[in-house]
Amino acid sequence: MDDCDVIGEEEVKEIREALEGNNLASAAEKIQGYINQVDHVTLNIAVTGESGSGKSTFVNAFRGVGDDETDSAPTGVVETTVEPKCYPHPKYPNVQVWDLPGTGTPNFRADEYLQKVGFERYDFFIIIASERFKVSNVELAREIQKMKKRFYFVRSKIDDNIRAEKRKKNFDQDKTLNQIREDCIKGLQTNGVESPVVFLISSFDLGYYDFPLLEETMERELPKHKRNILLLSLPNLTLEINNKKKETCQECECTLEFLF
Ligand SMILES: Nc1nc2c(ncn2[C@@H]2O[C@H](COP(=O)(O)OP(=O)(O)OP(=O)(O)O)[C@@H](O)[C@H]2O)c(=O)[nH]1
Ligand SMILES: [Mg+2]
Repeated sequence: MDDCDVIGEEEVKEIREALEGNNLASAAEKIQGYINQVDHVTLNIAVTGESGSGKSTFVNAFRGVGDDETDSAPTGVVETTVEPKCYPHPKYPNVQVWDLPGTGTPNFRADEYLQKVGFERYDFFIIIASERFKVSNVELAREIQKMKKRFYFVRSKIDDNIRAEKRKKNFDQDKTLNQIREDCIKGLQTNGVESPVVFLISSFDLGYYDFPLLEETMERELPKHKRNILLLSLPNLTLEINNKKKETCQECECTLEFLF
């Protein structure tokens, strides 16, 4: 049981004491409380960024659904998302991915935008940018930091950039990726965003580029009770994530075995 951290050590101790003292009613109450707590943990992820940057496509890829399925977020070549909309994960409805309307309209104000989309509701933000550096992204990132929330900066549509650069004779994929990454980091830093980390992704193929690193970082930075639901909901892309999922399931089983 020592390595079993789905349920806190303190709670395990209380339940054990209640069982040892034959206080079954109290043990049952504590167990029920724990089950309710696990059932009610919800993780809200906000996907934001400029209009057309690929937010809705990312939401679908993250949930493992195609762009043209009935419960997928509508995507398109013209402005598509105008209200925040919640998309529960198909297998883990406690994980809710929110597709937010696009930023960067004329007279864009990050503080007003965040109020309008109800920023308190979200555990963290994923800011999606598909092009070279834009000021609205910096304003959004700074405002999210001011509101003491975390964000991950994603540069999307990397497949497009790679395809275009591949036409050159001296094409070097790593060099191109580094150039894009450095450009984003520099843009954020020179505009006052502290210690930015940028993830390069293609929503058309999450297995390539930095998506596995994004998964790992989100998981590492979440509080433990939220970390476990995130892990279960992630697309099955890397061996490492799959192994962690197995561990999480084993931890759950181990807790339940102990309790019943
Ligand atoms: N090549 C490529 N195209 C992408 C990618 N992500 C999105 N797109 C395309 O970019 C266009 C816009 O994508 P959406 O997901 O609708 O963008 P959005 O940010 O939700 O747009 P709004 O809701 O209008 O703000 C669509 O034609 C997508 O197919 C990607 O990773 N690679
Ligand atoms: Mg959209």
